[in-house]
Amino acid sequence: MRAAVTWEPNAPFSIEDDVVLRRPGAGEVLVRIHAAGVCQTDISLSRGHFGQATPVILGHEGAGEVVEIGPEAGEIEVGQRVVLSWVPPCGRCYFCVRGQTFICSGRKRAGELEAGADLRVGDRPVRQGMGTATFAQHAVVPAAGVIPIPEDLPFEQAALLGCAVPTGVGAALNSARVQPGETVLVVGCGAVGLSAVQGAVIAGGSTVVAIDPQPGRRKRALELGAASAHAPEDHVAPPGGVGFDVAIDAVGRSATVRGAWDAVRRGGRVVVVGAGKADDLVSFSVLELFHEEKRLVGSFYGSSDMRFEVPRLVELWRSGRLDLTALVSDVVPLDRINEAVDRQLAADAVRVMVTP
Ligand code: CXF
Ligand code: ZN
Ligand code: ZN
Repeated sequence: MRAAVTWEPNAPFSIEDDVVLRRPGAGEVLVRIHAAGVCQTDISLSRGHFGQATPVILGHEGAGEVVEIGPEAGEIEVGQRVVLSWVPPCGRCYFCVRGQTFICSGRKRAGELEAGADLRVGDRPVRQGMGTATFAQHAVVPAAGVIPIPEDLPFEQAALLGCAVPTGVGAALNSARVQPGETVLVVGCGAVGLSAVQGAVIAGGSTVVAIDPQPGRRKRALELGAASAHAPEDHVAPPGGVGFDVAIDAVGRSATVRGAWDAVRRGGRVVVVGAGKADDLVSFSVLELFHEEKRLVGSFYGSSDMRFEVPRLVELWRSGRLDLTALVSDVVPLDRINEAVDRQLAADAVRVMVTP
């Protein structure tokens, strides 16, 4: 098959046409990938951030159709359209049995899982990035890592349900648990931030305010229901004179997390969904942690149980309350993935999809 291989950190993606992967084993399925999103995390991983080892096939936001099923793979059928999850729940670990499947610890850790599909270019083994490797024509993944989607949802939009949309909508609905009438600040309007804006609107947030340096993204936030959108340097009046009930940081830098903290009222919630750096420290005084009574909430995969979240998001899309087309800036063939990355990094882009 064809795939985009990252041979070493910081190297451009290399299109290889002689990539092989094994047949699906017990509890696994083979998926033909129809669309994959270029998530910021893929760009970070390709640069060696988060300790990503190479060679590796990246891509974790993907949708396609099941074309082969291994033994004991459950109910799924050949021909079923699916979106991939990059945290397939084991169903048995400490976290899964408590309903926190998004932080499942039961499967092998990333480095081990990456060996899972036995990807090779010639005789050279290549890792399966994030256990998915969707920058490829096919993927072998656990059956627990594919969620059915309907036939009328285009693959280029469905793929977004694999990362950006559950991450952003889930930050509002699951992590922040935004209540009707609450005021919500969303910092950063990429695909995750614009999904958080939509999640806050879906939850009934009364005043959703978006912040982004890029005018085009601010315009999209307004189209998606934000009451106002501002550049980072703008002064934003605190709602009710006291601050926001909720702030969602979809950037992942100490400065934006601290800004979100300062923007919420006493007793408010700050949700950190942006994937930041391990050495980027944010500081709070012990006094303010106690005195402000704010809740600092981490949000991994939007605290989403994907088996429940994907069908819910599909229904929100069907009823017109979740706009997926607004999140797609471009669709590019996989063999032009380096152009897709450049486009994704352009200031006005939201999400660029590749079609393998
Ligand atoms: C990522 C964030 C960094 C750790 C792995 C998951 N989220 C999605 O892109
Ligand atoms: Zn992602
Ligand atoms: Zn588990």
